Amino acid sequence: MVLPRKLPGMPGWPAALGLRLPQKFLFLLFLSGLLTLCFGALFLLPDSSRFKRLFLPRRATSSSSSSSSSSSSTRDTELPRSPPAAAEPRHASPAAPRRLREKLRARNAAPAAHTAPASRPQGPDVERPAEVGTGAPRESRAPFHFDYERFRQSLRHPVRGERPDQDPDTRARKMKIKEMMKFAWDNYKQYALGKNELRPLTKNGHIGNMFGGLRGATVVDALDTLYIMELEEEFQEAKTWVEKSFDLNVNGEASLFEVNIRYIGGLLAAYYLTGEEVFKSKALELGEKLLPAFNTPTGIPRGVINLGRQDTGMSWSWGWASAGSSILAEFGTLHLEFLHLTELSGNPVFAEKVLNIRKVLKRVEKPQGLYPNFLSPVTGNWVQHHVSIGGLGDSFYEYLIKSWLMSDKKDSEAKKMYDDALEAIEKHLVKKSAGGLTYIAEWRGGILDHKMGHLACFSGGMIALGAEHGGEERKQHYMDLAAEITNTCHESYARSDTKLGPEAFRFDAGTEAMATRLSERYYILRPEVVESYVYMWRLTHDVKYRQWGWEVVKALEKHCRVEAGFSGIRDVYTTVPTHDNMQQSFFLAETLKYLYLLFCEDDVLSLDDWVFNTEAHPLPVNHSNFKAKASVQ
Ligand code: DMJ
Repeated sequence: MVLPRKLPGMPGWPAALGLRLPQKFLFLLFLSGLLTLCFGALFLLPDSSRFKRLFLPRRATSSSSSSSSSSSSTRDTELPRSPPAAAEPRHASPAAPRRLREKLRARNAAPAAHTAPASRPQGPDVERPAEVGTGAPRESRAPFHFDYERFRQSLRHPVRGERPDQDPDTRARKMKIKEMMKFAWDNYKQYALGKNELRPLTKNGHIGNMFGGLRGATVVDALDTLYIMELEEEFQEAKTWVEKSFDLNVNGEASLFEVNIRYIGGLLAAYYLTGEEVFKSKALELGEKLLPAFNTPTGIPRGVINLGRQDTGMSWSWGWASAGSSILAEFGTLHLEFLHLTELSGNPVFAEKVLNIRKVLKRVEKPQGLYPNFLSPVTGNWVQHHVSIGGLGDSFYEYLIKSWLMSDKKDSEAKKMYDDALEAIEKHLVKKSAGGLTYIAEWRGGILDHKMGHLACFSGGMIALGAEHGGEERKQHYMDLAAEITNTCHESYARSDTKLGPEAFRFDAGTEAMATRLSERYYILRPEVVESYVYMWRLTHDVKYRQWGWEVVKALEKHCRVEAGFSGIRDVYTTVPTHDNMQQSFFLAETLKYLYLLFCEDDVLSLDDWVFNTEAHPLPVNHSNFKAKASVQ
């Protein structure tokens, strides 16, 4: 159809058509509707970075992630560095990044206890940092300042406690564990300082391939434990190594998850405990190096990253993860550390990354309310329906409840996600054996695998921690469940010859809480069972948890202590086990720390003030009403 053209001096073509007033009105209405539709349709089209560059604020497609020089040379057309608006899945609204920023502002509307009023006069944490991504020259902004003194005042208790030990036996046990820590550290220092772990039989160091060229995993993992145990000299040795020898300019394939929980978590905790700037600056520098892993179509990070390549193609999925998927326990275990990176740097990008992960997880459909372990970072859909509260899933659930606690119970979204997930887990996965042991099975597309991994034994403590803050009836229900699961995990230790638990235990073919496969009989100094004892002790003060913890100490001394450190064992069902020649860094970060805390007063790293990341590194609760401190004490 040819439209009549408007001629000079002639009325417009609607008039020229001889339309009456109501018809004109209808026609104009139709025309304006058509225009609105065309314009709106642009927003519904598949994402186009060219379109977004035209219509959205520049920040949405260009680099907002990094203020470091390493990323400033990155061309934004090649490498979107904030939650990638240009690469969002099709069903994502283009308004999503804006909503995220609004959410961040709302989340931080109450001034954080840790933030100097002088540094953030308007209150919201992210108002000032948002400038980072606007392209304003960095020099023109006042430097962000985290007020450490103010943060320390916000704590309810001194970090190392103030109450004297009442009971000499308990104190003696505590001192024994301190001696074990010193022994583990001294041997690491003597034979492996600067390597990632100690090989205590061959008396040398192990580097491995988990940390992408980073070294000193044991140093960073041990810092806060040394500090809490008042091993002052040893703490100074570790700190000096971080100052002088910890090199972040490395190349190699690193696990995003492991670097985050061990290095970032360890450095953050060391900073919050001591106020030493070196720990903060290293944590922030390393945090920036992790950001490229989030450059995926959904913003769900891939599992492996090359810390030395900040340009292109620097992250990928694990070869073993089905169909290039990302792992729930990996991308779901960044939240606590990344919020603190934003808190300390004033840069909102870290918080944006993890809030985007939560957004994707909230949106995706959950089979029976469960979260499978494999998610595509490209489509944001599940790849395989394997659900586990042990390996591959575990710390995702842990970080939901701890996000709520760390926010001083303000992050109700996290609490709701946790409550819903736990309800689904209880409905579909929690079972009772013929012998009356409660366990959490694994789920493969609806079929149950009646197995519990050692890793899943953290869940007793987690459920207790979540129960502590529910309504009375639910609280009791979940405390009972937590106690039953912790008891089952204790049984897995008690039924072995060494009194240490296997890597996995089963409830089938007449077996209860024991490994049935040769490949599942080993113990690598893992902490999860002791971790649950600590939470159960602190929340119930039932002395059996201290007794159970002491059984572990005795078993470690008997079967894992060797001439030059502690070693894992290959078979917990033999009294003369062979050693695996590896002193894991998490033994110093977690196992020994949790054992020590089990025999401390409750105000040492009080649960009022701290949440422990999944590597047992304490991160502070963001007390926003710290002025009420006077009335609390
Ligand atoms: C630790 O690195 C962390 O606890 C992680 O969440 C799971 N595995 C080990 C310890 O077993």
